[in-house]
Amino acid sequence: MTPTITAFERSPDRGRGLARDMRVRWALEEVGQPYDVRLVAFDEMKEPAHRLLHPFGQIPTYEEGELSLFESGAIVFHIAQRHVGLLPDDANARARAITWMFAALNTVEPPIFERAIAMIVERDRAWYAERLTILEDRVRVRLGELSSRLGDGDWLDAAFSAGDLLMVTVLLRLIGSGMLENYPNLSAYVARGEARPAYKRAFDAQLAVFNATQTSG
Ligand SMILES: N[C@@H](CCC(=O)N[C@@H](CS)C(=O)NCC(=O)O)C(=O)O
Repeated sequence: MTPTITAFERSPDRGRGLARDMRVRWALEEVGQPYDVRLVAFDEMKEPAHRLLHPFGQIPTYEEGELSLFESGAIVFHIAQRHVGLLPDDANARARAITWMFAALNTVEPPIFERAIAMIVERDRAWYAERLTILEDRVRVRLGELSSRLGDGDWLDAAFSAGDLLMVTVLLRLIGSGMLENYPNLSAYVARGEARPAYKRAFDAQLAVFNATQTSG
């Protein structure tokens, strides 16, 4: 059965692949599972019909027959469990890969996302510069720790896994900030993720949605 995911009709990131449907698209591409996409407008996301799929009125969602899911991490985990390619067979290696999935979303993403939101909604506040310094320091702490652990490895735990997929999508938000670039091994790690054919297919698909909105007005 072909799953259907939801994505922004007009993504605020203008096709940079930062919206969280990107990680679901990438996971589906990695495992070779075709999928359909239903585009939703902002106001539609807050309507009861969409909230039946997503209680918080957000994207992405995932529908497959009777099953409907929300939360990008849970969706990627579901895809990784149902298909070969995103989680190792060895039980301990699998548990470590799942640990990295949680680390990406629970430990690394929060400070990065908080900085991104502050840059959008708090920019006009008198205390903005001071707060940004605090938020960026928190991000640097996590990047330093992650960089130390990654060392000169290609991936976080031997082979590429759903943990790397989520971690790369989280770090992508920092490209161009100067912070990621201070850690050459993390920059190379992100570039390694972006170079995967499945990533490129997913990126192109979400970019095509943005490009279509530019021609359709
Ligand atoms: N923790 C959720 C976060 C979902 C989320 O924040 N989605 C954003 C797009 S990346 C969204 O729908 N924003 C619009 C809104 O919250 O109104 C996940 O990982 O799926």
